[in-house]
Amino acid sequence: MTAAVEKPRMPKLFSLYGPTKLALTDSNSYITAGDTVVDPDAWLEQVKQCRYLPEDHMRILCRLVRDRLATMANVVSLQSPITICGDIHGQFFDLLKLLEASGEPPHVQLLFLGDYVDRGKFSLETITLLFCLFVRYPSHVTLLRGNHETRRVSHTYGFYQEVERKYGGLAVWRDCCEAFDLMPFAALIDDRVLAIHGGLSPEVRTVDMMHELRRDMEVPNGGALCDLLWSDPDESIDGWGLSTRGAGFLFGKTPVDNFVEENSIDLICRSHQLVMEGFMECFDKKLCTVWSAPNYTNRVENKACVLRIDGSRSPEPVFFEAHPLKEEQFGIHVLDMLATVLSIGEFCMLLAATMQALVSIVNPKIKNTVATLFFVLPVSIIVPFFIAKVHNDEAIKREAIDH
Ligand SMILES: [Mn+2]
Repeated sequence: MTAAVEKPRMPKLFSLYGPTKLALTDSNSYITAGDTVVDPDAWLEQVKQCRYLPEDHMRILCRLVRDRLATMANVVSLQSPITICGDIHGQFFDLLKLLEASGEPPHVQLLFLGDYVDRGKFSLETITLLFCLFVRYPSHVTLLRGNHETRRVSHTYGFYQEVERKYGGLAVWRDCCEAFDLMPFAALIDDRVLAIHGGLSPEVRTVDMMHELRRDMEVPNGGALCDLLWSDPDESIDGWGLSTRGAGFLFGKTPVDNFVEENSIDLICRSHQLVMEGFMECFDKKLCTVWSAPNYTNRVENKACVLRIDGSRSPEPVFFEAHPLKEEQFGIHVLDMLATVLSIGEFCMLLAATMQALVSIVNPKIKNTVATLFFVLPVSIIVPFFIAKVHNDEAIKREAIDH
């Protein structure tokens, strides 16, 4: 490893957000942003109850996050002990369980590998909590970029719509995306463990080359930055293969062996792929996948973990359960469906009664036949339509899981 890698470098081009003059230390509880004095501890208290911040405060938080991200190198140099966390995907209550399992800053140091938003119901609350921790405990929280921390992907998989619904506008989504643009994409722990969201790129042989990349942009559809966030390991191939994701590559044993050897590291730790056991090692333990979204999208009954790295000890996965609130949410889902079916029935009964009354004026003999017709016909059309729609939604969700 060259000396240049050990010394974090400043990113090349951040014209909009220069290094902040705000003093951010772990002992700071108040931060002055322009004329406003904000209190990250008060934010944390609110956000931990799954309540997002008022828009003006959220925008200040995004600004603080951006200011700090802009000072960080592409590959952040970190020291153990540290706990690595994988995909979270808007599963806010499971993030609370994760923090229970890992311990919270400033008592522990946490490194998140990206994919904070999309899929889950609480992307906004999730990213707000992580941003608050990042601002409040700067030397104990590092946030890397995942492939969902982009405009293109977060527009398609839920975060965009969620922000629009909760704030009635898109300013916060735009602010978050500008923060995403500045996120570092990798971390090097004790110079021995490379942590990254997706995996390797055929264009990047060394950590040094990662430092040379330009990162302050929307992730392109191809090229090194895209590959690092999108690629997956595949033990069934030796070299490089095409990915069905439509971005990034599949990489086999040789690229992993070469990268590990050339950069004198022991392990590549990544997330990005659902693994049912929550943790998976491959390529002679030179690469591992850490997955931190238990019971993913509320239907895959998978396990989840975080990975504890402590000096020369072998990495230790710490498993944790999904938040029990999931079951209650499922209950709400069933009630929602029941309410919809009942209201369809109610509507049809009302329609039938109206028609019965009208027909009885003209011809009382056929009033019951007409009433039955006007109840049975709409029910037989609307209910199957509704069931088909629910079915279709499920299929879309299942497809999303494969993405
Ligand atoms: Mn991903």
